[in-house]
Amino acid sequence: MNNLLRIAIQKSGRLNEDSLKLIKECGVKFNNGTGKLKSTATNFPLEFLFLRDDDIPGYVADGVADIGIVGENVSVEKEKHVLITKRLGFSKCRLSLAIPKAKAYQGPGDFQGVSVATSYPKILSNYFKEKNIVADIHEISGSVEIAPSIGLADAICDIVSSGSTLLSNGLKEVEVIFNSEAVLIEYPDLAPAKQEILQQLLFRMKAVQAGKNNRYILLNAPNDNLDKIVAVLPGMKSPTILPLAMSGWSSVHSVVNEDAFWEVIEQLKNLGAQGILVVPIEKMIL
Ligand code: PRT
Ligand code: ZN
Repeated sequence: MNNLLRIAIQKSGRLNEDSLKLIKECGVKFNNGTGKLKSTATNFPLEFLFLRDDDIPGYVADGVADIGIVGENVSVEKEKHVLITKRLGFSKCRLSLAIPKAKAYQGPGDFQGVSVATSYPKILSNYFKEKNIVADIHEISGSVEIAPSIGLADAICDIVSSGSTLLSNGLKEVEVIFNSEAVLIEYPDLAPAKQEILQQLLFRMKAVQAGKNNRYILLNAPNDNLDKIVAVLPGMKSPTILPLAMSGWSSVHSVVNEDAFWEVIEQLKNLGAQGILVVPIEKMIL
């Protein structure tokens, strides 16, 4: 009916800030005054719905929202029919099994016949099924980590980030059963006009992500080693090389992936590169 793409975002909580930051970095302007349940972007055909994260997969599966940003853990647990369009790289965490610190642990087989409290009964029962373990899963909606100390269950399965919550409740993490991060999910039957808007948004998100994962690098290279220096700096196509006023030297400009960054710097130094400058990239169109 209208040509607005509707995105469901967590109203408040761990995902809210990074989700909105990503949309802003895509150049989309909007007003998200506190308490608002709905908002419309002023310079892009995007409408926001602010919801509890648990409701987001359902809204997207029903097509009430066209897309949404949610933890992959929630998306998988809800078992709603949605597509995972893009992994977003923030809100990284893991779903893990944990037991009281003092208990010995040999392996997943130890969970045979054991009671486990969790807010993720579906992911956990799939894990146990895969391992041919029959355990007693207690679904509880919050404060899972206190279950063993109050005698509700022998073990827990919960989201872990730094591990300090487990530690302060006298528990130890023994198995990681699922690795999660924020994902963009999509209604599987999006109308072509909405799909077109989504592709524009994805194009921008990719440019933002590529920018974050790369650095612009400038350095002075002795011409004698130029070939070797160029070989360690692949760049987007190939590096730019400009002569310096001082003979025998060139200025080399390129783009380096963050993962390889320190290794590349080390090699460049060893090849005689000097005056290395590293600059963040705001957006990168490949
Ligand atoms: O109100 P609403 O229902 O929308 O939010 P919520 O309270 O259900 O979710 P919220 O905002 O807490 O988390 C949203 C999503 O963030 C989760 O679904 C995960 O995908 C992701 N995420 C990332 C986390 C954590 N890190 C995290 N540390 N979600 C929860 N935690 C909790 C965890 O449950 C445990 O209690 O933090 C504790 C563990 O943290 P550490 O650092 O002590 O290990
Ligand atoms: Zn929730």
